[in-house]
Amino acid sequence: MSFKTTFTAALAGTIMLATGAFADGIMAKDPYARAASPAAKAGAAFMMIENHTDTDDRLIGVRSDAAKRVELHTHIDKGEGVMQMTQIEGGIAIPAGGAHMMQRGGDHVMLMGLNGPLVQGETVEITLIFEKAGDVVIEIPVDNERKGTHGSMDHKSD
Ligand SMILES: [Cu+2]
Repeated sequence: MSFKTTFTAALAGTIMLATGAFADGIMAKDPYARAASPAAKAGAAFMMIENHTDTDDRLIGVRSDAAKRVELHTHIDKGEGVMQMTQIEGGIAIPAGGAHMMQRGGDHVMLMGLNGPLVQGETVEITLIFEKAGDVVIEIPVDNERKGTHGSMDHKSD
């Protein structure tokens, strides 16, 4: 994909997001995706999901063409500094007027079996599936250089 094509696609996605966000009242703030290295077979996406409606909603799924399997993951503290990633059962509740942080070391969108490397500055399209709001398509910029907020809870990528 050439730079120009990518840029145009990203722009179209942003416009779509803006329209969708106001219509649905669900917003993904400051999203970014990353992989541990260019050779990594897996990556993850993070963002703050905000529910600007007066209805409780639930993030029940996620899909993307960027990877063969896309799942909602969280980390479970196994004790003694051991964290294990596991798929979230039953989705993530996002109350009316509330928000949910998808962040390193916590809940995240897991991209397993990347169809191509996550290239710095490009974008990946991810569809968040909500119980009430339905599909919310977001264009997520790749930012492999972003540092985690506390410590480094990077994925074992392969
Ligand atoms: Cu994960």
